[in-house]
Amino acid sequence: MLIKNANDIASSEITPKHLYLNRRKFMTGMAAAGAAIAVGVGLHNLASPPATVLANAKIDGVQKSPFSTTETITPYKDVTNYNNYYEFSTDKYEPAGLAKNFKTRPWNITIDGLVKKKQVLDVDTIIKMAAPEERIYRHRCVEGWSIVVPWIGYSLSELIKKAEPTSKAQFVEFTTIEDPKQMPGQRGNVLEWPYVEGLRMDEATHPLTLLCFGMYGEVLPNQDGAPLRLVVPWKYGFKSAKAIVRIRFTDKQPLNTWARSAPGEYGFYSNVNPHVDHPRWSQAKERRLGEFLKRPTLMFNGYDQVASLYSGMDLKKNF
Ligand SMILES: Nc1nc2c(c(=O)[nH]1)N[C@H]1C(S)=C(S)[C@@H](COP(=O)(O)O)O[C@H]1N2
Ligand SMILES: [Mo]
Repeated sequence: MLIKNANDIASSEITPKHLYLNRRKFMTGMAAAGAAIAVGVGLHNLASPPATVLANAKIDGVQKSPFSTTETITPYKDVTNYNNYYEFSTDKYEPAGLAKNFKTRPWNITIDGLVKKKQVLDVDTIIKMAAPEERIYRHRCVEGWSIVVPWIGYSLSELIKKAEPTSKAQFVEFTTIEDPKQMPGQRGNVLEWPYVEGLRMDEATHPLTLLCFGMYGEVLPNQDGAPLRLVVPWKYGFKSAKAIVRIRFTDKQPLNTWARSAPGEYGFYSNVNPHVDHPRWSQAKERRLGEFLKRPTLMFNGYDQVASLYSGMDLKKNF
């Protein structure tokens, strides 16, 4: 496969169809506007924003982050065409196409459980709550492949502060959307739906834990978890839930979907750990997408600053 660096790809190459559709919409709008003027109708409705948000919309005012790795960024084409997203398909190449028309607006997120004020927030309200940062993180899938992605978002701790969890809250549970009409994978039962994930409170409030709504300078593509996902870089990829609709604070450890479906293979913690193998394969090495030779996997995926969260814990038992 001949892949260029994402920065070298002209936007016309990434999204010719979007641009084309945009231009068409614009021209239809112009014609309609002309007609509206002719009959004396106001332009107000014609200028209302589209119901869907295009993946290639730029995100402005993004700050760089000291948490970013300087490793080579994985090409955009790979990160948007090789996905784990079981709500759409168990095939890694299919989500890109199947998620194309997935509706990410309007989108509400319920914040409830052990919080001072339960509330339902519009995703755009959440997106605007804190300054967006670009975080170039390594991402290691439990299946042995890895990527380096310039995500855009802010620390989940910012949202948690505003949600005001009570002193009883010890875990956060994330529930993702259930909509089998839009998500063909949910019409089958490869997993129990909706997809649920969870973090311990200190993991959720760790500054590395990212509430993510963009990547590569743009709005998150649907297949990568639009409109809102989690990115927890020291854990296996499945902890980073996509398309979140509910954030619940609880005093009990949530039963995450993968641990529920195969408790002997996937645990709650799922920290990247080259010394604890998956029962069916080694976790000592990984293949970076686009590379030929495998590279060694690092403890906590190289994010040593989280080690103190697990001091005194047996990570072979708490896998
Ligand atoms: N809702 C939901 N979130 C999900 C998944 C999924 O199937 N459904 N797959 C997980 C897994 S296994 C991985 S490796 C990452 C993949 O994210 P990416 O496609 O953006 O690389 O998403 C995670 N989040
Ligand atoms: Mo994964």
